[in-house]
Amino acid sequence: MQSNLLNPLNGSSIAAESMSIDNQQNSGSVVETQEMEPTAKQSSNASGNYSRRVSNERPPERVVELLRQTLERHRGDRQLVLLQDFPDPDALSGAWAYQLIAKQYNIQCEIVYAGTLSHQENIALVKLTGLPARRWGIQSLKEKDLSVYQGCVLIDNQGTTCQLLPLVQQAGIPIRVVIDHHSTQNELNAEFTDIRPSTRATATILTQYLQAGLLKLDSSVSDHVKCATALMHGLRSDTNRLMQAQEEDFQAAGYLSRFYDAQLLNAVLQAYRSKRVMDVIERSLTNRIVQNNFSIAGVGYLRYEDRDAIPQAADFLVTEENVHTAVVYGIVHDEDEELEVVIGSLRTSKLTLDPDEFIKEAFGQDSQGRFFGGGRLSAGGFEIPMGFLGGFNENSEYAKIKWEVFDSQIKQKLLRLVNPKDNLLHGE
Ligand SMILES: [Mn+2]
Repeated sequence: MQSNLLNPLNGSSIAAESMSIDNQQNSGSVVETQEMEPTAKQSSNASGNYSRRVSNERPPERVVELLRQTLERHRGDRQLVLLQDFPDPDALSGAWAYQLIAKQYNIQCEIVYAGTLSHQENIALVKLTGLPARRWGIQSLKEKDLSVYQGCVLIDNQGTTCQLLPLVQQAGIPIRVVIDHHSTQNELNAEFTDIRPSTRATATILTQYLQAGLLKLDSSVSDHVKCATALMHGLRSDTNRLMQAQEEDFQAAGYLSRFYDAQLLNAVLQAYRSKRVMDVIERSLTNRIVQNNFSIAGVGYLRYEDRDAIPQAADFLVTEENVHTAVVYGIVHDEDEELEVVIGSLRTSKLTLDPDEFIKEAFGQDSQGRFFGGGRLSAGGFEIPMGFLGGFNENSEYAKIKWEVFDSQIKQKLLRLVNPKDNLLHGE
């Protein structure tokens, strides 16, 4: 039943639930995020998969050894590294580090994503570092010969935000490796799994592999310097510029500081916002409603390439005094594919609010039992297909009505959690 899933506004039931997880070996130290990760229940299983849950601790040698063995078993293979459709710096840099590690084992990796690089910082990162990630549209994938790949790898995602995975699986390509820090999603049956929901950044996990010796970084190798710079950017951006970093992130950053190029990182960070992103932020400011320290804003229609304006607007709204959580959403339309989808982002500074639980509770599941979104510490996102109502329409009156329908429905679902007391009819 949903009701015992959570009360996202106080988190107490979450804490109570996770206390029963057999994971108290680290009870002497403060691992504050554990209580926010009720889904992190996996541990070793018979097939040798391994998921870690305890942060503030280097990966045990056993995990590194299991990854090393997995790579060794697939010497000479070609692998696809699948990123979420809209990869962020953490995903991009983590994938690059994996690619460089795998190269040691003569495994050739191609890093691919289905959507776009829409944040100016991501574009700058890829351009300035020469990061080897490529867009594979769904259409172009269908024309590709996938039989040349012996395996695929998921970095910073578990397939739920990756349109490529189902197609790659249909082609019979097995999942070799999953490395992620989001709450555990579906059972993926990968050969090697390292999912650490209480770790802030996938870049931190990959950096720990480097430190453990899976690849010896060398400052005279340009790709190593650039990858270290990308990892530094990845872990900074997933820890809110280190403000939410834990000891392990600082240790990873400390290690990377020996190799990274500070000037290059500065250049990446100086990317400017486009005018259209500024316009979306402006709309979010105008449209926001603030209730119970939540700021909620619908921004109407926006183009597919500007999708990343939504999380940026949420990043901005959460900085308002007396606001701890911001949710921004809009209808994103892709003119090429005649596609429309509601996309939303959540940002929170409230430690007891778990974005993953909040989004799942707010929007529930589709008819296939799939949630519309999820999250990690302090951030989350959702995508709601518009089904029969989807498809761009030139008639502005019609478009306006359609937006209002979705806008009110989303607000209603969010406000049900924001103001639980106003909802006595459905309360328990
Ligand atoms: Mn991440």
